[in-house]
Amino acid sequence: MGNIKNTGEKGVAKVRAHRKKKISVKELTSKILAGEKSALARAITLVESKAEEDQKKANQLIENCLAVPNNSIRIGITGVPGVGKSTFIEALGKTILAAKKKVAILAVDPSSSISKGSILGDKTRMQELVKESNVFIRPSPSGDSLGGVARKTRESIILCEAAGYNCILIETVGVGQSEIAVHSMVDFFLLLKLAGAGDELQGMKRGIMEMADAIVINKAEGDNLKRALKAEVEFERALQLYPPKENGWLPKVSTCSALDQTGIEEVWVMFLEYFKLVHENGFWSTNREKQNQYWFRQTVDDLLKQHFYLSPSIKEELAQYMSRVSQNKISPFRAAEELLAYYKQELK
Ligand SMILES: Nc1nc2c(ncn2[C@@H]2O[C@H](COP(=O)(O)OP(=O)(O)OP(=O)(O)O)[C@@H](O)[C@H]2O)c(=O)[nH]1
Ligand SMILES: [Mg+2]
Repeated sequence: MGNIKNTGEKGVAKVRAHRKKKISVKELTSKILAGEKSALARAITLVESKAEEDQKKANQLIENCLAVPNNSIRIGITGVPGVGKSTFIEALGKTILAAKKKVAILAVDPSSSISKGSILGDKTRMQELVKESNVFIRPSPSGDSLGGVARKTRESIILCEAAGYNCILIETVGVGQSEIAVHSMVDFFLLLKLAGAGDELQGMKRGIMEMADAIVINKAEGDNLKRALKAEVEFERALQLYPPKENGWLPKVSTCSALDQTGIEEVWVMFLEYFKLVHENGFWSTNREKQNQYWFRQTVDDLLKQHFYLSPSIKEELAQYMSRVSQNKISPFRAAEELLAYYKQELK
């Protein structure tokens, strides 16, 4: 015990800070590849960091990790707040662990920078999984834009896979654009629903229905069971109206109770069926290629905008044009063209 007598809290923090500074990208890469959870967490912190030096390191890390072949399954889970996503993941996680897979759970919550999101609740909803050695849980990165949050999550997926996590679950809040972002980074997109009073299809965003590879009606227990089964039939009927998906998969509808852990095993069996199909028909790899292309384009878009808007002289010009536009002294279109011409000139 003698060796810790001088180590107060500050001392520990100091030692940690010192230790944190020292690790190189190479060392961190090999620790990730060895499956060290703390190294993985640290690497994701680098990905999330805004500091330029950290970003450079993060890029290098990701490149190192990209080279690691993996045969992971990536699943997105969406649904309105309170539908039971985290509880569902807790239940599903156990089934996946039983199938001898390593599970990484990530979240995309663009509101988390403002409200700290619902993510704090996640660890309490996942009390059992948190304790498992083959589970890695990471709350949503905070960020000022969905684009930023999504990019970081995508990079985190690559790091998790390099660390040997071969099942990636991504929880996202079922509001706004975040579903589209998550849909474009997963192989399978699952929509969790609640049974209402026969009005399931009303107010349902068409786009989300189209994206879903499965709709699972949660909280199907007790008094709710009957309604859930009725909703199941309605969703099945509704899904038949959509054109067939290019992956050759017919979206499935089922019911479950995440709380009672019923209907969960069936969802896992469905995933296996899906992955068998898309590996056989080649969709899995073409989809991943397409997703890479999509993210490349997205990133080019983001970087171009960043470069433009962060330039001090552009900021100044922009402000001037803005006031002239507001006063109708110049048309918005002409102003935009002139500003772009100025930007191009500046690049030379
Ligand atoms: N009765 C019942 N309650 C459930 C079930 N699944 C989740 N709940 C409860 O529903 C509430 C919300 O569950 P969460 O798992 O936090 O829901 P969520 O979708 O992750 O919520 P956000 O992260 O806030 O979007 C909790 O009180 C859960 O205990 C279920 O199958 N049956
Ligand atoms: Mg949740």
